[in-house]
Amino acid sequence: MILFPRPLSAVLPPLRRSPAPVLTLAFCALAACAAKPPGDETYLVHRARGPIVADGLLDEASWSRAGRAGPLVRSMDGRPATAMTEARILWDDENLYVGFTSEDTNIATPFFKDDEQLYTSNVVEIFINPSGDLKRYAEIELNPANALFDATFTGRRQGMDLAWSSGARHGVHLDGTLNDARDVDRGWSAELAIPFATLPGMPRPRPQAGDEWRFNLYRLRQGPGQPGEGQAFRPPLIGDFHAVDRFGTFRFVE
Ligand SMILES: [Ca+2]
Ligand SMILES: [Ca+2]
Repeated sequence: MILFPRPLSAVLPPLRRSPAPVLTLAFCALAACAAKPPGDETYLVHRARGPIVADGLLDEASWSRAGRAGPLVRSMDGRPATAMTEARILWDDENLYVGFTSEDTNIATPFFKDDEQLYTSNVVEIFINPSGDLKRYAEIELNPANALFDATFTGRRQGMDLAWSSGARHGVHLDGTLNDARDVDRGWSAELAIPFATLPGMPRPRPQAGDEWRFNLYRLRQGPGQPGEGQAFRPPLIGDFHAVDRFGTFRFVE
């Protein structure tokens, strides 16, 4: 049987000439419809007020000063992701601190060594372009086994230096079990202290309040039992996390 759709005129009510639709449009323009797409807003990086131990537990009081970046959205279309991921960023005179909180019902990774291809499995990532030239950037990833991947580039996917070491201190905390699909996990958090001294293309030795950098945040959920999903702070809308022209912006503040 073929069902023919009714003509639109039979489905939609006739336009009313009352002021109600005009008011609705005005409200939309001022509020909901004025909301920026994910990652278009400038993220404010607040200064830490004390030491941060990069152990994966975001329990230092300073983390409560940090705004939430996210929840990350699907990288291809900017729509809500299948599992929540949020990030927070802080700074002090020496380091950029990045914390990720990831919901995950099956915490898993086959990688346990640094600089392996973590990006083929489950991982959280930050891309950092200190000068804003959209050329010299660092890619730093951490997986649930606390393995670190770090590399620098001199242009979009150009001049990759995997031998580079960020010198980042890092830790993860698992709320669940690693590589055991028999149970249901809750998630994991990751914490990184990334020294300014090692970052490529720094405009000055350390940032000052008011400086703006380009960056993006990502999460990959891949492999057995995973949805095959990329997530982003500012979604590149294509299958390439190195889309530097889609990097977001953060500003250092006190
Ligand atoms: Ca900590
Ligand atoms: Ca490396």
